[in-house]
Amino acid sequence: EPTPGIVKPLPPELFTVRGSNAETRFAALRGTGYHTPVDRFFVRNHTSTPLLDARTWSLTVWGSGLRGGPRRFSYRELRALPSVVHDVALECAGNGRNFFTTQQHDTVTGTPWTLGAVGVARWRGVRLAEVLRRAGIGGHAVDVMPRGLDAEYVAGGVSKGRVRRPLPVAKALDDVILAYEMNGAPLPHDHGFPVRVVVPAWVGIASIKWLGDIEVSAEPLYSPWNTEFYRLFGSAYPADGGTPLTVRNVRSAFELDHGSVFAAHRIHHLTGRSWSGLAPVTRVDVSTDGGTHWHQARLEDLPRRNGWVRWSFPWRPRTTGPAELLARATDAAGNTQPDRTVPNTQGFLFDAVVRVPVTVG
Ligand code: MTE
Ligand code: MO
Repeated sequence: EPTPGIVKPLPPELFTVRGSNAETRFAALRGTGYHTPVDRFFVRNHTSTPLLDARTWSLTVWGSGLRGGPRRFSYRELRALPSVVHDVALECAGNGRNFFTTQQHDTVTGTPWTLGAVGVARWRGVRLAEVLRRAGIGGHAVDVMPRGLDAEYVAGGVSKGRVRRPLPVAKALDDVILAYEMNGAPLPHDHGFPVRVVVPAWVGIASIKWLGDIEVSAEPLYSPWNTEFYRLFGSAYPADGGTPLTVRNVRSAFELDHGSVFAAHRIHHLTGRSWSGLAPVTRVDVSTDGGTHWHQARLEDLPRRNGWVRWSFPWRPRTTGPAELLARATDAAGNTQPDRTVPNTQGFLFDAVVRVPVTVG
């Protein structure tokens, strides 16, 4: 089946593909290291991956928040600036959306991701703060808006323009990077070649791929991605959707397929990963009986900001038949996964404990 819009191979044992979005199959992460290999890192495209040429590419920084005129940077110039390397998780705000429907029977719109729209990579790049300073950002700047070079996004027959979303200047000057390497190699086309934004702890839409220009403004900036989308709409929320989504919440996934079969009376090493944009995950509890009894999983990584922890739990099922596996993570700030997420119409930030059906046979 042809997959419009994504360049890299998407074998069915590594990805579940829907249109120009490909989600990582968690079972394909079992036995891999801390970083998601690029060959199984999820792709979320509003349109399709453009093939850009680093030799002709440049970044333009412009707008009323600069002390002077626009400033252009070539790829070579950016790569010559002092670089930083950070392990950072990227996760789509809609990750887990499918469970609003299948587990809570809520009505939501958008790509029905299970939990595979998340990955952790080692990013190398230049701090956005460094680039903004060199471009002459003034003390009067309030918002910074990176914009992609992919095609304009059309929704309901109306163009929303190129993918772009403002960042408050405080976040832009804090820990945001303009990345040109992913896991030690140049960025792949699908992940934003030649340069993308990486915004630690925030929802994936903030991390604009195929960066072309950055507006620096003395006035607040708006785009459909912080007014119409990526807010929480619905009966439990303010009519305007409240404030645009920023930090991600706490989630967990087992590294197995729903519906897997386990032999009775054998020890199975269940594995999984948990992550939070709010604080490092410090504890994961697992239930193998549908949530009646809980046991602490063993954490395989030290708690870290902006990444995830791998965990494991030995399970020796005693009775055959259907069973339900659950994992609940808690972070260092005390945030934990609820039994139910208050629904929003666009299906963002699903953080409830997912019930994973399996069979003991
Ligand atoms: N940037 C551009 N230019 N165009 C896009 O469609 N998708 C965003 C973000 N940056 C997008 C983009 C969304 S919604 C997410 S979740 C992440 O990129 C996905 O990053 P990935 O495809 O590298 O995993
Ligand atoms: Mo996203």
